[in-house]
Amino acid sequence: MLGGDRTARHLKEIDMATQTYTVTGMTCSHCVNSVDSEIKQIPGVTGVQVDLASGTVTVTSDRPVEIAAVAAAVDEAGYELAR
Ligand SMILES: [Cu+2]
Repeated sequence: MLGGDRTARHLKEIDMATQTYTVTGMTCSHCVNSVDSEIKQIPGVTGVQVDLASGTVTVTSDRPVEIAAVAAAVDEAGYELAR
């Protein structure tokens, strides 16, 4: 355990952020793909997971992402970010 603790201190801290949003208007996998590809274009975004049934979009990024950027991306795809 002591060795592991020492190793952890030497690791560069990675600032990963995960945010969950709700998108309205998605009805099929095509919608999911549109939202997915638009959000992936936001700088810093490393992963997007869209759950069609609940309209939940989980965005993983290597830095904090502005909600305005996500809203713009969702709008670009043709859907709306629920607030
Ligand atoms: Cu669709």
